[in-house]
Amino acid sequence: MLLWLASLLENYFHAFNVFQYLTFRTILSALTALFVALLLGPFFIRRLTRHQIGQVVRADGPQSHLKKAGTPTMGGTLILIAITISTLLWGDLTNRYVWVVLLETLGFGLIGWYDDYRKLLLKDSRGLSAKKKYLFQSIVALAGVTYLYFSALMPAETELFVPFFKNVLIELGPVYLFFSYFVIVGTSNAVNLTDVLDGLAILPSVMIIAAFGVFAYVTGNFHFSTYLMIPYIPGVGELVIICGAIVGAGLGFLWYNTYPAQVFMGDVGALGLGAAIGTIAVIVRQELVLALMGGVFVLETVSVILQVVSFRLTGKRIFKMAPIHHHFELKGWPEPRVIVRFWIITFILVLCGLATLKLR
Ligand code: 57M
Repeated sequence: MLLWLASLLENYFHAFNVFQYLTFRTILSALTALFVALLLGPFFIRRLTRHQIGQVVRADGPQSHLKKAGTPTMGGTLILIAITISTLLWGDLTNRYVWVVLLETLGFGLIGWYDDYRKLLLKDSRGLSAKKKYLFQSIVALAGVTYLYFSALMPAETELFVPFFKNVLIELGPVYLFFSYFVIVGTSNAVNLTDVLDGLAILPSVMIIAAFGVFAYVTGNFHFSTYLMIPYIPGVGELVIICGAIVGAGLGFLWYNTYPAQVFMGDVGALGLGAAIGTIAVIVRQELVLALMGGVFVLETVSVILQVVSFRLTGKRIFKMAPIHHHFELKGWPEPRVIVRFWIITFILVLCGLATLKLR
């Protein structure tokens, strides 16, 4: 919105030209979302507490979690508000990629919000049934990927880019629709599964999104993408604005979600953030790099699959409890140790992901 205003004012004051620079607007976008989240945080937490929107903690989990009962939840609404305000202010609203990411994020966030609403306000302990949740997620994800597929202008937009290999591009054709759908829905649920310790989901999400901001910037720049031998997709660079907004909003939320958390994000935050990560990975054509950088999310999901398969086949559990962070908690690790170690692992994986830009 402000970009449009600046382009009008540029005719009178040349200084407004600075708003044309992606880097400048990204910094402002991150700072705006950060301050919106920081400033609205206490107000939000007070309102959630007043309306008794507090977490119900399951008794069959680690005992250390029982003291968290009643912690305000649905704080993800704050994350989504901060992202939306900042993106609308600093993004180029004629850019279709920005809208796809924003609508996927808000669409998944809305599904999570409805689930939280049923559980917390309507006191329906089961919330939205798994079937309905997947149905709604599928509709939102398929709407986005179908639009991306049919509006693609360059072959690169539907090709699978394989990191570490020179010029390996696999044309996906209609398989793109299923593959991209799987990436978005899978990432959204994987982040949701990981959001079980204070700050465990938000900081890895922030680190991954920050790295995707770099990927978006170079993918949308002809010179950088040619030099780095990655797909060039005009317009994708604008995604760096929404990446900045997510980073700012995420750090602002972490201020209150850090151990011991004053607020949880709820499904509204976890599903929305996961969808944002998945959608950005699809648009910048870095789904395989997402699997690497999001290794912690992958590990959490795989630990559940292994646990369930092992229990069904042999009657024995591999982990004390899945997802794997519960295993470490039950081994006696204090919560902050699990959280910070998972952060460090993500940091290393994000660096490996960024290294794929140069290593091939
Ligand atoms: C929801 N929700 C948290 C909070 C957060 C298939 C199975 C593996 C699914 C899984 C599951 O239900 N996962 C999704 C997990 C809950 O947090 C809320 O949920 C939102 C995110 N969706 O924002 O609103 C609890 O997590 C803790 N928390 C924090 N800090 C945070 O910043 O401490 C959350 C955010 C909160 C709080 O304690 O109450 C949850 O865990 O309920 N199920 C499981 O993870 C279960 N695992 C299991 O059954 N394992 C089995 C099989 C199926 C693999 C096994 O190992 O044999 C465990 N979860 C819990 N208790 N809580 C089992 C026991």
